[in-house]
Amino acid sequence: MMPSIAPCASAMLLLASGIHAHFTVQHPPAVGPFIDDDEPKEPCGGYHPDINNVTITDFHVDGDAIGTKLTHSQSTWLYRATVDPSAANGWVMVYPIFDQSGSGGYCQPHVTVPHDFIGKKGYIGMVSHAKDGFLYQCAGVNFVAGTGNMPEDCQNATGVSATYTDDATLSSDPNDPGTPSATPTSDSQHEHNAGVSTRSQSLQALGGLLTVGTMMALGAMLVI
Ligand SMILES: *[C@@H]1O[C@H](CO)[C@@H](O)[C@H](O)[C@H]1NC(C)=O
Ligand SMILES: *[C@@H]1O[C@H](CO)[C@@H](O)[C@H](O)[C@H]1NC(C)=O
Ligand SMILES: [Cu+2]
Repeated sequence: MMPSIAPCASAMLLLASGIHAHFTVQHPPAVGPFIDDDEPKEPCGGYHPDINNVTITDFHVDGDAIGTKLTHSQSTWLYRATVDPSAANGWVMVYPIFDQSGSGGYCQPHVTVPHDFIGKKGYIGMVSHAKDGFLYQCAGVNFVAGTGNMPEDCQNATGVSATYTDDATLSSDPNDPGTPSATPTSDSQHEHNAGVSTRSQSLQALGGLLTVGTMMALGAMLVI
């Protein structure tokens, strides 16, 4: 009996507090209904979007805003983009992995996207790695040339700060963040061993991501 009582009690506590949303998207507007319990589901938090049936916002490839509101006190973040109409594949990283410290709004107004996305519809994806796991949301966008204006809902909460960081489980594969493709060995089920092999894979992957790697190296010394 005991094992089933504890999760139930904590679920009731969370309901009572009324603030457990993991994270929500402020900008660009997210696709689908927000369902708290579905947020751990790839690729978009339980919603499987169809590009012809979602709200579309212009996203400027030379710099535009991603804004989120975190209810945890800490998270690392992956921002990614794809032009796959179903958001299943084709994701690329569009910002270096960073660590948010402090809960509340965080908005980065200078996210850039590859120019070959211009003129296509697709998605911006936000992946949060916080204490209760990996969480996913997507926004439907029309990738356009140029630089966007900072939207009114793009704000950083008081006390929130960010630093570039390394999170191997987020950066190893933007199509499968949070699900490390560890080399299958007899030990791969063991969390600590899987973590080690994932880290070395991600360091190899980093070698290819020259721009991102350089930004991360700089970020090791600088606050964003
Ligand atoms: C479009 O999406 C809405 C919900 O977001 C759904 O109810 C509707 O069936 C969808 N339409 C099509 C043609 O898929
Ligand atoms: C939020 O803070 C980051 C630095 O951590 C900064 O780059 C960004 O411009 C800030 N956003 C706004 C809307 O001021
Ligand atoms: Cu949460």
